[in-house]
Amino acid sequence: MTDMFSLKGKVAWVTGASYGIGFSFAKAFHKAGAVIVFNDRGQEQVDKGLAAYKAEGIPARGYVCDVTDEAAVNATAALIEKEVGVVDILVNNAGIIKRVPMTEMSAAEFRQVVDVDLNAPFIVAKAVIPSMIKKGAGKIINVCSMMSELGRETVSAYAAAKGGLKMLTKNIASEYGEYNIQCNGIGPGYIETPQTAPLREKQADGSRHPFDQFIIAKTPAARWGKPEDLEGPAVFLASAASDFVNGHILYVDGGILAYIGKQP
Ligand code: NAP
Ligand code: GCO
Repeated sequence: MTDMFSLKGKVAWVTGASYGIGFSFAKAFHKAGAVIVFNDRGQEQVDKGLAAYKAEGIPARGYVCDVTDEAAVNATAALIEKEVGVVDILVNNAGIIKRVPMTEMSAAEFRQVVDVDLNAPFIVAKAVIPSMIKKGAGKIINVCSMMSELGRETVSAYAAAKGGLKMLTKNIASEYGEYNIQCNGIGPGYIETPQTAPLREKQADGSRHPFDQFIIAKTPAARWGKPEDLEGPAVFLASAASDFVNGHILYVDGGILAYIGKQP
Protein backbone atom coordinates (compact mmCIF):
# COMPACT_ATOMS: atom_id res chain seq x y z
CA MET A 1 0.00 0.00 0.00
CA THR A 2 2.76 2.47 0.91
CA ASP A 3 4.48 1.91 -2.47
CA MET A 4 1.70 3.80 -4.24
CA PHE A 5 2.69 6.89 -2.27
CA SER A 6 6.38 6.49 -3.14
CA LEU A 7 8.06 9.23 -5.21
CA LYS A 8 11.31 7.27 -5.51
CA GLY A 9 13.20 8.18 -8.68
CA LYS A 10 10.91 11.14 -9.48
CA VAL A 11 12.14 14.69 -10.15
CA ALA A 12 9.98 17.26 -8.38
CA TRP A 13 10.17 20.97 -9.24
CA VAL A 14 8.53 23.23 -6.64
CA THR A 15 8.47 26.86 -7.70
CA GLY A 16 9.21 29.60 -5.15
CA ALA A 17 10.20 27.05 -2.52
CA SER A 18 13.03 28.68 -0.54
CA TYR A 19 10.66 28.73 2.43
CA GLY A 20 6.96 28.66 3.31
CA ILE A 21 4.46 26.19 1.92
CA GLY A 22 6.67 25.28 -1.04
CA PHE A 23 9.49 24.30 1.29
CA SER A 24 7.11 21.94 3.11
CA PHE A 25 5.98 20.37 -0.16
CA ALA A 26 9.65 19.78 -1.06
CA LYS A 27 10.43 18.30 2.37
CA ALA A 28 7.51 15.88 2.03
CA PHE A 29 8.49 14.89 -1.51
CA HIS A 30 12.06 14.24 -0.33
CA LYS A 31 10.79 12.00 2.47
CA ALA A 32 8.80 10.11 -0.18
CA GLY A 33 11.95 9.60 -2.28
CA ALA A 34 11.86 12.40 -4.86
CA VAL A 35 14.79 14.48 -6.13
CA ILE A 36 14.05 18.11 -5.19
CA VAL A 37 14.43 21.09 -7.50
CA PHE A 38 13.31 24.61 -6.59
CA ASN A 39 13.69 28.14 -7.90
CA ASP A 40 13.46 31.62 -6.52
CA ARG A 41 13.79 35.10 -7.91
CA GLY A 42 17.32 35.92 -6.80
CA GLN A 43 20.59 34.16 -5.98
CA GLU A 44 20.39 35.36 -2.38
CA GLN A 45 16.98 33.71 -1.89
CA VAL A 46 18.14 30.55 -3.66
CA ASP A 47 21.25 30.38 -1.46
CA LYS A 48 19.11 30.82 1.68
CA GLY A 49 16.88 28.05 0.42
CA LEU A 50 19.82 25.74 -0.29
CA ALA A 51 21.11 26.32 3.24
CA ALA A 52 17.67 25.55 4.67
CA TYR A 53 17.39 22.34 2.64
CA LYS A 54 20.94 21.34 3.64
CA ALA A 55 20.01 21.84 7.30
CA GLU A 56 17.19 19.35 6.73
CA GLY A 57 19.54 16.90 4.99
CA ILE A 58 17.87 17.49 1.62
CA PRO A 59 20.27 17.68 -1.40
CA ALA A 60 17.99 20.10 -3.29
CA ARG A 61 18.99 21.78 -6.55
CA GLY A 62 18.24 25.51 -6.68
CA TYR A 63 17.82 27.74 -9.74
CA VAL A 64 17.44 31.50 -10.06
CA CYS A 65 14.28 32.09 -12.07
CA ASP A 66 11.45 34.61 -11.94
CA VAL A 67 8.41 32.52 -12.85
CA THR A 68 6.80 35.46 -14.69
CA ASP A 69 9.71 35.56 -17.18
CA GLU A 70 8.82 33.07 -19.92
CA ALA A 71 12.32 32.99 -21.43
CA ALA A 72 13.87 32.39 -18.01
CA VAL A 73 11.33 29.66 -17.23
CA ASN A 74 11.95 27.87 -20.53
CA ALA A 75 15.73 28.10 -20.02
CA THR A 76 15.42 26.82 -16.44
CA ALA A 77 13.16 23.94 -17.48
CA ALA A 78 15.71 22.91 -20.13
CA LEU A 79 18.59 23.21 -17.63
CA ILE A 80 16.75 21.12 -15.04
CA GLU A 81 16.07 18.43 -17.64
CA LYS A 82 19.77 18.46 -18.69
CA GLU A 83 21.25 18.58 -15.17
CA VAL A 84 18.70 16.59 -13.15
CA GLY A 85 16.23 14.88 -15.46
CA VAL A 86 12.71 15.21 -16.87
CA VAL A 87 10.40 16.97 -14.42
CA ASP A 88 7.92 14.30 -13.23
CA ILE A 89 6.16 16.49 -10.66
CA LEU A 90 5.60 20.24 -11.01
CA VAL A 91 4.17 22.28 -8.15
CA ASN A 92 3.18 25.81 -9.16
CA ASN A 93 3.64 27.23 -5.67
CA ALA A 94 5.26 30.65 -6.20
CA GLY A 95 2.74 33.34 -5.37
CA ILE A 96 2.19 36.83 -4.06
CA ILE A 97 -0.71 38.76 -2.57
CA LYS A 98 -1.47 42.47 -2.30
CA ARG A 99 -4.11 43.40 0.26
CA VAL A 100 -5.51 46.67 -1.13
CA PRO A 101 -9.16 47.78 -1.52
CA MET A 102 -10.00 47.35 -5.19
CA THR A 103 -10.84 51.01 -5.74
CA GLU A 104 -7.40 51.92 -4.37
CA MET A 105 -5.48 49.25 -6.31
CA SER A 106 -3.73 50.32 -9.51
CA ALA A 107 -4.12 48.25 -12.66
CA ALA A 108 -0.37 47.66 -12.53
CA GLU A 109 -0.67 46.15 -9.02
CA PHE A 110 -3.60 43.98 -10.16
CA ARG A 111 -1.63 42.78 -13.18
CA GLN A 112 1.44 42.02 -11.01
CA VAL A 113 -0.55 39.67 -8.78
CA VAL A 114 -2.26 37.96 -11.74
CA ASP A 115 1.14 37.67 -13.46
CA VAL A 116 2.67 35.67 -10.62
CA ASP A 117 -0.39 33.76 -9.41
CA LEU A 118 -2.02 32.85 -12.73
CA ASN A 119 0.11 33.67 -15.79
CA ALA A 120 3.23 32.08 -14.30
CA PRO A 121 1.57 28.69 -13.57
CA PHE A 122 0.51 28.69 -17.24
CA ILE A 123 4.08 29.50 -18.36
CA VAL A 124 5.75 26.89 -16.15
CA ALA A 125 3.22 24.14 -16.90
CA LYS A 126 3.60 24.85 -20.63
CA ALA A 127 7.38 24.47 -20.25
CA VAL A 128 7.24 21.00 -18.66
CA ILE A 129 4.23 19.34 -20.34
CA PRO A 130 5.99 18.40 -23.64
CA SER A 131 8.61 16.30 -21.80
CA MET A 132 5.91 14.76 -19.60
CA ILE A 133 4.06 13.73 -22.78
CA LYS A 134 7.25 12.18 -24.20
CA LYS A 135 7.83 10.34 -20.90
CA GLY A 136 4.24 9.14 -20.81
CA ALA A 137 3.39 10.51 -17.38
CA GLY A 138 3.37 13.65 -15.27
CA LYS A 139 1.89 15.34 -12.23
CA ILE A 140 1.06 19.03 -12.06
CA ILE A 141 -0.14 20.52 -8.77
CA ASN A 142 -1.32 24.14 -8.75
CA VAL A 143 -1.44 25.84 -5.36
CA CYS A 144 -4.90 27.37 -5.18
CA SER A 145 -6.53 28.97 -2.17
CA MET A 146 -9.71 29.60 -0.18
CA MET A 147 -9.88 32.53 -2.57
CA SER A 148 -10.36 30.09 -5.43
CA GLU A 149 -13.88 29.75 -3.97
CA LEU A 150 -14.48 32.79 -1.74
CA GLY A 151 -13.91 36.53 -1.89
CA ARG A 152 -13.06 38.93 0.86
CA GLU A 153 -12.23 42.59 1.19
CA THR A 154 -8.87 43.82 -0.22
CA VAL A 155 -7.85 40.66 -2.14
CA SER A 156 -9.59 41.20 -5.52
CA ALA A 157 -6.48 40.53 -7.63
CA TYR A 158 -5.50 37.47 -5.60
CA ALA A 159 -9.02 35.99 -5.68
CA ALA A 160 -9.32 36.61 -9.42
CA ALA A 161 -5.96 34.92 -10.00
CA LYS A 162 -6.63 31.96 -7.71
CA GLY A 163 -10.11 31.52 -9.18
CA GLY A 164 -8.53 31.49 -12.61
CA LEU A 165 -5.89 29.03 -11.41
CA LYS A 166 -8.69 26.65 -10.37
CA MET A 167 -10.04 26.72 -13.91
CA LEU A 168 -6.57 26.52 -15.50
CA THR A 169 -6.07 23.36 -13.39
CA LYS A 170 -9.30 21.85 -14.74
CA ASN A 171 -8.34 22.80 -18.29
CA ILE A 172 -4.86 21.28 -18.14
CA ALA A 173 -6.48 18.13 -16.73
CA SER A 174 -8.97 18.12 -19.62
CA GLU A 175 -6.40 18.81 -22.36
CA TYR A 176 -3.58 16.48 -21.22
CA GLY A 177 -5.28 13.73 -19.25
CA GLU A 178 -5.04 11.40 -22.24
CA TYR A 179 -1.22 11.58 -21.98
CA ASN A 180 -1.35 10.25 -18.42
CA ILE A 181 -0.74 13.71 -17.00
CA GLN A 182 -2.80 14.49 -13.92
CA CYS A 183 -3.28 18.15 -13.04
CA ASN A 184 -4.87 18.91 -9.69
CA GLY A 185 -5.01 21.81 -7.29
CA ILE A 186 -4.25 21.96 -3.60
CA GLY A 187 -6.17 24.64 -1.74
CA PRO A 188 -4.58 25.49 1.60
CA GLY A 189 -6.75 27.19 4.17
CA TYR A 190 -5.16 29.86 6.36
CA ILE A 191 -1.60 28.69 6.97
CA GLU A 192 1.09 30.16 9.24
CA THR A 193 3.68 31.45 6.75
CA PRO A 194 5.37 34.81 6.05
CA GLN A 195 2.56 35.56 3.60
CA THR A 196 -0.07 35.56 6.36
CA ALA A 197 2.13 36.97 9.13
CA PRO A 198 0.46 40.44 8.90
CA LEU A 199 -2.91 38.79 9.63
CA ARG A 200 -1.59 37.21 12.82
CA GLU A 201 0.38 40.08 14.33
CA LYS A 202 -0.27 40.54 18.06
CA GLN A 203 -2.05 43.78 18.94
CA ALA A 204 -0.39 46.48 21.08
CA ASP A 205 -2.20 45.12 24.14
CA GLY A 206 -0.89 41.61 23.41
CA SER A 207 -4.27 40.36 22.17
CA ARG A 208 -4.69 38.36 18.98
CA HIS A 209 -5.14 40.22 15.66
CA PRO A 210 -8.88 40.55 14.88
CA PHE A 211 -8.37 38.60 11.66
CA ASP A 212 -6.56 35.89 13.62
CA GLN A 213 -9.58 35.60 15.92
CA PHE A 214 -11.88 35.59 12.88
CA ILE A 215 -10.08 32.67 11.25
CA ILE A 216 -10.12 30.69 14.49
CA ALA A 217 -13.91 31.19 14.64
CA LYS A 218 -14.31 30.24 10.96
CA THR A 219 -12.24 27.06 11.18
CA PRO A 220 -13.80 23.91 12.70
CA ALA A 221 -10.26 22.82 13.64
CA ALA A 222 -10.12 26.10 15.62
CA ARG A 223 -6.54 26.76 14.57
CA TRP A 224 -4.43 28.11 11.71
CA GLY A 225 -2.87 25.47 9.49
CA LYS A 226 0.83 24.76 9.50
CA PRO A 227 2.80 24.06 6.30
CA GLU A 228 3.31 20.52 7.62
CA ASP A 229 -0.47 19.95 7.41
CA LEU A 230 -0.11 20.08 3.62
CA GLU A 231 2.62 17.45 3.32
CA GLY A 232 0.41 14.33 3.18
CA PRO A 233 -2.11 15.78 0.69
CA ALA A 234 0.77 17.00 -1.51
CA VAL A 235 2.43 13.56 -1.58
CA PHE A 236 -0.96 12.01 -2.42
CA LEU A 237 -1.43 14.33 -5.41
CA ALA A 238 2.19 13.82 -6.53
CA SER A 239 2.08 10.00 -6.34
CA ALA A 240 0.57 7.03 -8.16
CA ALA A 241 -2.09 6.98 -5.43
CA SER A 242 -3.85 9.79 -7.34
CA ASP A 243 -3.39 8.48 -10.91
CA PHE A 244 -7.16 8.57 -11.49
CA VAL A 245 -7.67 11.93 -9.77
CA ASN A 246 -7.67 14.72 -12.33
CA GLY A 247 -8.94 18.29 -12.35
CA HIS A 248 -9.67 18.15 -8.63
CA ILE A 249 -9.00 20.90 -6.12
CA LEU A 250 -8.09 19.29 -2.80
CA TYR A 251 -8.86 21.79 -0.04
CA VAL A 252 -6.71 21.41 3.06
CA ASP A 253 -8.41 24.02 5.20
CA GLY A 254 -9.39 22.48 8.55
CA GLY A 255 -13.01 22.65 7.38
CA ILE A 256 -13.37 26.39 6.66
CA LEU A 257 -15.27 25.85 3.40
CA ALA A 258 -17.75 23.52 5.16
CA TYR A 259 -18.53 25.77 8.12
CA ILE A 260 -20.72 28.85 8.62
CA GLY A 261 -18.51 29.89 11.52
CA LYS A 262 -18.83 29.82 15.31
CA GLN A 263 -21.61 32.03 16.64
CA PRO A 264 -19.98 35.10 18.29
P1 NAP B 1 5.30 33.07 0.91
O1 NAP B 1 5.72 32.66 2.27
O2 NAP B 1 5.10 34.51 0.57
O3 NAP B 1 6.31 32.41 -0.17
C1 NAP B 1 6.07 32.66 -1.52
C2 NAP B 1 7.26 32.12 -2.29
O4 NAP B 1 7.08 32.42 -3.68
C3 NAP B 1 8.56 32.78 -1.85
O5 NAP B 1 9.60 31.84 -1.87
C4 NAP B 1 8.77 33.82 -2.94
O6 NAP B 1 10.10 34.14 -3.14
C5 NAP B 1 8.26 33.06 -4.15
N1 NAP B 1 7.96 33.95 -5.28
C6 NAP B 1 7.16 35.03 -5.28
N2 NAP B 1 7.16 35.60 -6.49
C7 NAP B 1 7.99 34.87 -7.28
C8 NAP B 1 8.41 34.95 -8.64
N3 NAP B 1 7.98 35.91 -9.45
N4 NAP B 1 9.29 34.01 -9.10
C9 NAP B 1 9.75 33.03 -8.28
N5 NAP B 1 9.39 32.89 -6.98
C10 NAP B 1 8.51 33.81 -6.49
O7 NAP B 1 3.93 32.35 0.54
P2 NAP B 1 3.29 31.00 1.12
O8 NAP B 1 2.34 31.34 2.20
O9 NAP B 1 4.36 29.97 1.33
O10 NAP B 1 2.41 30.61 -0.15
C11 NAP B 1 2.89 29.73 -1.15
C12 NAP B 1 1.73 29.52 -2.09
O11 NAP B 1 0.60 29.08 -1.33
C13 NAP B 1 1.28 30.80 -2.79
O12 NAP B 1 0.85 30.48 -4.11
C14 NAP B 1 0.07 31.27 -1.96
O13 NAP B 1 -0.82 32.05 -2.73
C15 NAP B 1 -0.52 29.95 -1.59
N6 NAP B 1 -1.37 29.94 -0.42
C16 NAP B 1 -0.91 30.38 0.79
C17 NAP B 1 -1.77 30.28 1.91
C18 NAP B 1 -1.37 30.73 3.27
O14 NAP B 1 -2.26 30.84 4.14
N7 NAP B 1 -0.11 31.00 3.52
C19 NAP B 1 -3.03 29.73 1.77
C20 NAP B 1 -3.47 29.32 0.50
C21 NAP B 1 -2.62 29.42 -0.58
P3 NAP B 1 10.71 35.58 -2.71
O15 NAP B 1 11.38 35.34 -1.40
O16 NAP B 1 11.66 35.90 -3.83
O17 NAP B 1 9.57 36.55 -2.62
C1 GCO C 1 -5.82 36.63 2.97
C2 GCO C 1 -4.89 35.45 3.06
C3 GCO C 1 -5.40 34.30 2.21
C4 GCO C 1 -4.46 33.14 2.33
C5 GCO C 1 -4.91 31.99 1.53
C6 GCO C 1 -6.20 31.45 2.02
O1 GCO C 1 -5.34 37.77 2.95
O2 GCO C 1 -7.04 36.37 2.95
O3 GCO C 1 -3.59 35.81 2.65
O4 GCO C 1 -5.55 34.72 0.89
O5 GCO C 1 -3.20 33.48 1.89
O6 GCO C 1 -4.91 32.24 0.17
O7 GCO C 1 -6.44 30.22 1.37
